[in-house]
Amino acid sequence: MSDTPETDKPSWWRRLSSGLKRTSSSIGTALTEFISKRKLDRAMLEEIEDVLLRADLGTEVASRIAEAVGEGRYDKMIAASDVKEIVAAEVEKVLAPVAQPLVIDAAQKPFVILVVGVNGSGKTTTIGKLSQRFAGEGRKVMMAAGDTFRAAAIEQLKVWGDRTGTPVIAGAQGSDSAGLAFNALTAAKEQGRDVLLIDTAGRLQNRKELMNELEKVVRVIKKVDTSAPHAVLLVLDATVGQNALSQVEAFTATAGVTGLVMTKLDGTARGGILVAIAEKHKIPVHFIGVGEGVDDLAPFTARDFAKAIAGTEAA
Ligand SMILES: Nc1nc2c(ncn2[C@@H]2O[C@H](COP(=O)(O)OP(=O)(O)OP(=O)(O)O)[C@@H](O)[C@H]2O)c(=O)[nH]1
Ligand SMILES: [Mg+2]
Repeated sequence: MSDTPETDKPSWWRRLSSGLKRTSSSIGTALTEFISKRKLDRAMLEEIEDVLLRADLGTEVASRIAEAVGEGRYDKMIAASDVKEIVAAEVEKVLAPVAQPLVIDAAQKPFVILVVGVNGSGKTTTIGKLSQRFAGEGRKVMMAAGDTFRAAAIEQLKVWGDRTGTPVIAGAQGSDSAGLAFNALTAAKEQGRDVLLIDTAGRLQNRKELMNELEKVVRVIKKVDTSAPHAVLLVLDATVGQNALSQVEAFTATAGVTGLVMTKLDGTARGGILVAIAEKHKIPVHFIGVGEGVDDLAPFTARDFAKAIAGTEAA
């Protein structure tokens, strides 16, 4: 247990752990159900593994946890709380190497961040939150409305621009988004901006023509600065589950994803998939989204996320 009184916990932690409550209580309930009735045997370990698979943790991590539970405990009565502690510890081990802050290299002026993902995952909102964070660190930020499909998307980014005091480069609706990215980067360079955040339209990872368009955005950015984009953030919606794995694979192949942000961890999230992604792809996870407000973005920390999944500490 932590020494910190519950009320002193940051609000993002309370939202994260209640968002992941569905996962943690499904693990907890299942464990209590069969663990309380009999001694540990092979069949029970398989049941534990099944519970973890249903929580999207992935086959490797689930079997590793089951193995760790089995060690020295065969033919003994075990407590659900012990198993939960093992789940938390093993999940933390998988997540610790990928929990990495997004480092802005000040030598890159501007440091170009391209934000990609499927429809509605939280890209534009995350850009707004990031711009607030960077501006708060004293950086000169610019945003580019690279989602040129919908007029509403351009307006949405402008609202975030007003809210965070950040200039927004936008073109006409229906204009070429690679061209917009080119113009925005040129303008950001001329104005000596520290960070350029480029929004993109949501696209399903299996839509070839839309993925080609994204590839073109990256190619055109490189015409202005061969080292850019310096970060490509894939925004994942935590409510989605298994599909996130194929999003990671497709967007990495197309746009060279360098880091992940998982949003909507405040709702009824299924964050277990992040463990499977970390195990398989080892892509850094920078931030989590825990609400719709400008400050509802928290750095990703392995221990907190692991505890929230395992339910070892109350919200
Ligand atoms: N609860 C919650 N809602 C979020 C979070 N992040 C984004 N949202 C909401 O999710 C919805 C979609 O967010 P957007 O930022 O518009 O998503 P997008 O990826 O830009 O969407 P498209 O541009 O249509 O692909 C909005 O209603 C946001 O307020 C979060 O961390 N928590
Ligand atoms: Mg958007």
